[in-house]
Amino acid sequence: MDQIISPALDQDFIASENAALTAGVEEDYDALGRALDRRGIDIEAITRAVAAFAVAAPSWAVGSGGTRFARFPMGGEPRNIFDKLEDCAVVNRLAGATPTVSLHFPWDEVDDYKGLTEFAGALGLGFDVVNSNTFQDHPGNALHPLSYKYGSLSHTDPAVRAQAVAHNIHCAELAAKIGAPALTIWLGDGSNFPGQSNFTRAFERYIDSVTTVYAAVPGGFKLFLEHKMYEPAFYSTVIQDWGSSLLAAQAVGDNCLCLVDLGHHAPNVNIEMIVARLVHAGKLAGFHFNDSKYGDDDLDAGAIEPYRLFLVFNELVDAEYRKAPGFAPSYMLDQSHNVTDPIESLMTSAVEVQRAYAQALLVDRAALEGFQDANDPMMASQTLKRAFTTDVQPILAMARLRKDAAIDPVGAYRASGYRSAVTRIRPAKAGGSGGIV
Ligand code: AOS
Ligand code: ZN
Ligand code: ZN
Repeated sequence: MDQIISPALDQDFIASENAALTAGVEEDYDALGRALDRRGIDIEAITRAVAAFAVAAPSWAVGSGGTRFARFPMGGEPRNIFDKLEDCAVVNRLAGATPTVSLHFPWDEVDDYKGLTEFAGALGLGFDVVNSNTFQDHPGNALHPLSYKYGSLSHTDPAVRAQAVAHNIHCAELAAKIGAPALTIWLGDGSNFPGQSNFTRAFERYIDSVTTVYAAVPGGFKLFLEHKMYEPAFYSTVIQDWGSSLLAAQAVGDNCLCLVDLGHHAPNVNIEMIVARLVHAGKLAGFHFNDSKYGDDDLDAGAIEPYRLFLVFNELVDAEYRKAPGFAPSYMLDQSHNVTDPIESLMTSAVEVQRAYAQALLVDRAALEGFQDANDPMMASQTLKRAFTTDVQPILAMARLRKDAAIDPVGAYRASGYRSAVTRIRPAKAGGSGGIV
């Protein structure tokens, strides 16, 4: 497959876009450096950490998302995994924060995984955690003849459970072929009516199925369990919360961990505390970053509650600082872009996640600990706020400039004309129907 030639992927184009902005970035960076120096913070250490920070892009998020009511496709939507990788390459080249892609099977299945890995490598991309899919049927796919309408890994019928188990093992095999370190299992299993499902028996069947998958994957390969409060099941969900996820992960084994999707909690739940608990248990797999107002809205990370994102990172940096045993979370975006160009949303979201990380690195941890021990809530809270309200934009921009990415990713993307270029080569997909990506 031929790779697209676009200014969005061209180093000289990015450099020319950066040229007019560089002096301003340097000036702001120097000023912030002096201000941080007065606080005893070395700006260079923060910039290095930000530059090294990476979050995986989800292959499923480069096409337009939708709701169960409708999906409004845009021009140039990716037709297959190769197109998706090209879009992901643009996201990474311009924003410089998403060097890996998280694949979803069977959506992203191909015949030649060596070829796929080489194609990604030529675009400067690698692969991160893969995802299985037993939350929908796959008509025509010989590996999925049975329906998942009433569940998958926790289904009452052993034949459906066996099919779902086999699919997850297959996904782990595909992960090995592309060098991905783990498999995330999110399933829609649950019930819509009280009495429809026996909570205990469904949970036991789920644990039994995941244990079978775990026994079949190579040592060192990790299974991530992703909990979600509701949807598609609206009365009960088998792995509905971090408690169920933790119980299951503990029952399955050491390399089975709990993934936190920021949109998968009840309203007002203290997600950052869940993060702290999972760190304590040595069971934090990582994240699906997104933002939400009402439920699993899959809005852009940092778009609604940037302070909550910062508080999550505050726990993560605290764990780093305390050298919490086995602490090595995987970071992924998981969003549905229904009204924006997904490339713009993914770049912006990656930057917002980096921003929260940079702000969390600015927290004066020794002072915070002192205020906590002295029971001084006002000063403890002010310590966090001081870090959160510091404008770290010059650090983010400088990190991008030094990585040859774009100082202004969305500006450079628009100037590149990438969307119109792919709209000309990729025929429009029909799509007035609903559907959640
Ligand atoms: C669903 O709500 C979850 O967030 C999953 O991570 C899912 O696999 C992903 O959204 C792709 O559909
Ligand atoms: Zn998710
Ligand atoms: Zn979700």
